[in-house]
Amino acid sequence: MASPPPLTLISATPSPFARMNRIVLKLKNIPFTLQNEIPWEKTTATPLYNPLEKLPILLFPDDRAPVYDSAHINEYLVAKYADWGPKLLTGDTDLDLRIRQIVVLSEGCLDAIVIANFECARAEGMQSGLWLERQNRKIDGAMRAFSDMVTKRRGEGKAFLVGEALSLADIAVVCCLGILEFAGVRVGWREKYGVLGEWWAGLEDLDVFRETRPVAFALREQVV
Ligand SMILES: N[C@@H](CCC(=O)N[C@@H](CS)C(=O)NCC(=O)O)C(=O)O
Repeated sequence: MASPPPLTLISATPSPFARMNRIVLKLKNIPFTLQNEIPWEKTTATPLYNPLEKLPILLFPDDRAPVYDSAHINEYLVAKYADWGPKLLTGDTDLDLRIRQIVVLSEGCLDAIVIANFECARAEGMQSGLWLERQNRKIDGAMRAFSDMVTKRRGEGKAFLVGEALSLADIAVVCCLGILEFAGVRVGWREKYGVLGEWWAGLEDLDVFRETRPVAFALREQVV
């Protein structure tokens, strides 16, 4: 494929969702421009492209409609640029089902992290302990599941979660744990889940992960 005009990714500097897309774009060496936004602020461009007002959003250099949702964007990139760089899916239907399941789990964990974060941002007396507990159960459940799967794979001598190469599953789990670490959501998790912590640190140290690590932004508007 001849080098096409660059795509645009609407992203936020700390966003673990957008980070998953940035990693795929970089691994596959797909030309793209990064447009950083703060999706929680009134001036953000996200509602122009996504009625759900969320990023990441992929914009095309022509009149094709914007594509949103990190997993949906990655599915497109992996299929469209299948011969560019690493495959990131195996091509085996059952293994790929497993990869996509791990992506779904990571995204669910990320959603719970976002919800819990904003619940904690409510004024005292306005917070729901029950709601927060529910979100925390999801985060802790996902972390236990990540830990179990990595421990099993490491026990089998495998470096990656599914198959023999880095896949969308590894990228999703590394980004999910990366934001936990960055935001200090579960201080001490790397000691508590030693095998998971070591596996994460090994991947997080690779260039493409290092270059896309979360960076804080200053949110000036009230969200909840
Ligand atoms: N399921 C979506 C979640 C994306 C998401 O929650 N993005 C956050 C930023 S990290 C956002 O834009 N939130 C703004 C809002 O919910 O209004 C995906 O995977 O792309």
